[in-house]
Amino acid sequence: MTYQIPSALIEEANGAALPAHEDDYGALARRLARRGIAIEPITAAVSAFAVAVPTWGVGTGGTRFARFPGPGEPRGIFEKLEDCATIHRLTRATPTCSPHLPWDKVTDYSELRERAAALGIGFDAVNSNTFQDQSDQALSYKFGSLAHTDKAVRAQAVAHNLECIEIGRKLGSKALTVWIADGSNFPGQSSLTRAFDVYLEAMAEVYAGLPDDWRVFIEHKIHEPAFYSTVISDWGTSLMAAEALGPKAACLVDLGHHAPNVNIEQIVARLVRAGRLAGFHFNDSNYGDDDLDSGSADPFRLFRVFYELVDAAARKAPGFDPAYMLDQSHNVTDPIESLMSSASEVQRAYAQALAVDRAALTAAQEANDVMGAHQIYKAGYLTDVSPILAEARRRSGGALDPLGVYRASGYRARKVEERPPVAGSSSGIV
Ligand code: RM4
Ligand code: MN
Ligand code: MN
Repeated sequence: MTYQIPSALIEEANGAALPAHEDDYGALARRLARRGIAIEPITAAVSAFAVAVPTWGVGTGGTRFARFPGPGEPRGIFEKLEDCATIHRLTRATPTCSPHLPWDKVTDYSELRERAAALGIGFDAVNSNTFQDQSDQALSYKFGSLAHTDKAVRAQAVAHNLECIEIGRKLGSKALTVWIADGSNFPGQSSLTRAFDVYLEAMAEVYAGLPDDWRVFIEHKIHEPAFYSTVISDWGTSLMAAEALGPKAACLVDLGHHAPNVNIEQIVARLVRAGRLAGFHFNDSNYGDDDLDSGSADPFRLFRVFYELVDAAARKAPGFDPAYMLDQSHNVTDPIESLMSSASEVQRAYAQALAVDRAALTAAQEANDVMGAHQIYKAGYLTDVSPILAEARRRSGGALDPLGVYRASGYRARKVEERPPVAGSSSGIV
């Protein structure tokens, strides 16, 4: 049996921290009440909020220059699941993981599903990978996959996506996320029109393979690894593709995949309006697809996105059912610490958005009270909702202070003993 953080350790730490926590929670409740906002519905909503952990995120990531492996890294999907379970055990915010194939391929998927269930983890959207070549692969993706000029390469990429659906079915997943690296590096290198046409043709075959209760998430990205054009470059292209494919297709927003300074929350509002918001890959960025920890660089942006989500849910926007996933690369931190903190930052943005007085905001907007509206909106962001997050965790058996308990447990040191490095093991993205 491998090491898991004992419940007793969580309970003991919670016990010691409880008096101060109750004091803080009570003070916040009174403070919110003065603004006409009840704390309990926010705490209940945060408790019910979940975000999936990317299986590739529990390994140390890297840049195109280097990867510096961390100690005690998971050496395969079974160990990745253990780390995902640890994150959920302490935060109670991450009951599912989002697998990446073929990285997480195994021979027996019922064993994988059972092992995950025993650890209290389920499977969210399955991610396909046609942006790398695998050793057993017949044709190369160097010049593209689903949008390759050669039909045989496109067929190979379609077959991989169909296999991902099959594997996802065995794991209990209900969605396939497709991000393609296809694009071009030189003006004139490829036909901007034909590339999109053949992509749609290939994706129609993937779409035809979706079970009735499945969805396909189309993930756009403006650049990288292609640096002149990407085939699925932005939300407009993504929406065109989703509408061409059918009702089971929707648009996934990765927060790092936009042009600099783009108003992401407005994209979210538009996709909600179109009934095509698939969900999110949360992360943060300063420059591009930096894959930094959620809420670490621009927590206000995360709040702004969540305000649109809270608004859409309150309006009961038709077809609004986004999937929430983290998608980050942890190059210089312990990935478990980063993922715990990111799950909490996403919940923070949600709680802050819930702390906006929507009725007052609408009234100020309608009256063109510019500064009034801005202050009402900003008041949500400026609320320190930490006690709500802690209380939501405590009520579901998690830790008031996940990072503190994680560090005190010595989990990583135990994993260093249990997981001696194996040659050729690779986790994360270089
Ligand atoms: C891409 C994109 C995808 C992720 C890969 C690893 O930039 O964000 O979602 O699967 O990276
Ligand atoms: Mn992504
Ligand atoms: Mn990305």
